Amino acid sequence: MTEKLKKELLECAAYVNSELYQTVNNYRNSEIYTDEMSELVASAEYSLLAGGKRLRPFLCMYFCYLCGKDARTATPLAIALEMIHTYSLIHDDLPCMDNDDLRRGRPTNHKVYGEATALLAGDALLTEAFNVIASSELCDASKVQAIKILSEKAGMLGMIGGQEIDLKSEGKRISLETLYALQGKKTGMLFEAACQLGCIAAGCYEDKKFKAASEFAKAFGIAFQITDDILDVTGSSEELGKNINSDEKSEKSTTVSHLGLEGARLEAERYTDKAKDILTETFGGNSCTALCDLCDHLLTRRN
Ligand code: GRG
Repeated sequence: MTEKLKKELLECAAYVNSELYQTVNNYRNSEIYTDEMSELVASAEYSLLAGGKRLRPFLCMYFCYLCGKDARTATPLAIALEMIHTYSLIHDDLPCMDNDDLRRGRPTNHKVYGEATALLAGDALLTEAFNVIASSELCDASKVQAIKILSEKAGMLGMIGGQEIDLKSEGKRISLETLYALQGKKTGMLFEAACQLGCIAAGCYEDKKFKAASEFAKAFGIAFQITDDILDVTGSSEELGKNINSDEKSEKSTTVSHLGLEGARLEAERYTDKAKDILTETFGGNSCTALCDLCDHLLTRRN
């Protein structure tokens, strides 16, 4: 990883962590907070502040910058994205879903707080994410656009729909085409929302930059998910902070089971190149160097 990218990722993660910390503390400091809610808030805080690469906030803030505004303008949208991402991880780990006991290097939320509180913490994070946007200082048009896009990408025909297809596909051999459609929804759509919301924070709706952000996110999401499939086979649970070989255990088709390790690596490289081409064609110059470096770095990531 280049020094510039390392610095930018660290700065972004530190900033996002402090904003998330403040968001959680605002609940505790509210006049209508009561002691009975303390475990619920602690459970949400446990998963929100458990580390995580903060990729979705980074993408959101980066696209805001690429569209000509200070990256911090996108803060409420970046925070909302991470809240939704975290809720999806909490729910995905529940016994009725993947039944995992390790996430972000720690016991999963329900292992610490119990299933009911973990479920509610996820529900609260999802709901409150939209409150963070609605209560922000962005203009009304940006808020409405952001809420519309985020609810669509995370909702019935987006991330949730992808999860449902995933569950229905367990134990079956699905085509590569179906697999890409599934992963595009389950993983890709939140990345798409992240990039689009960054543009929206900067006041860019449906213009050339917005469209490039969307196309970039699709290619980025595929490359990211292929690498995730590869790491499930080649990584270690220490490095990844979660259990490995989960796809094989739940008999899931993956890009690795379809293409083999080398084929999957080549496919991830192909989509990474596509993502970088889209960026440089539209934004050119030095402005997207760190984001191109991130694409390359994610190909060889170990977590
Ligand atoms: C709402 C139950 C429910 C599920 C939605 C997104 C999702 C579907 C489930 C989450 C689990 C999962 C394996 C998603 C695939 C995308 C992925 C690899 C997520 C991990 O994202 P990273 O690597 O995680 O950005 P960190 O911990 O760094 O934030």
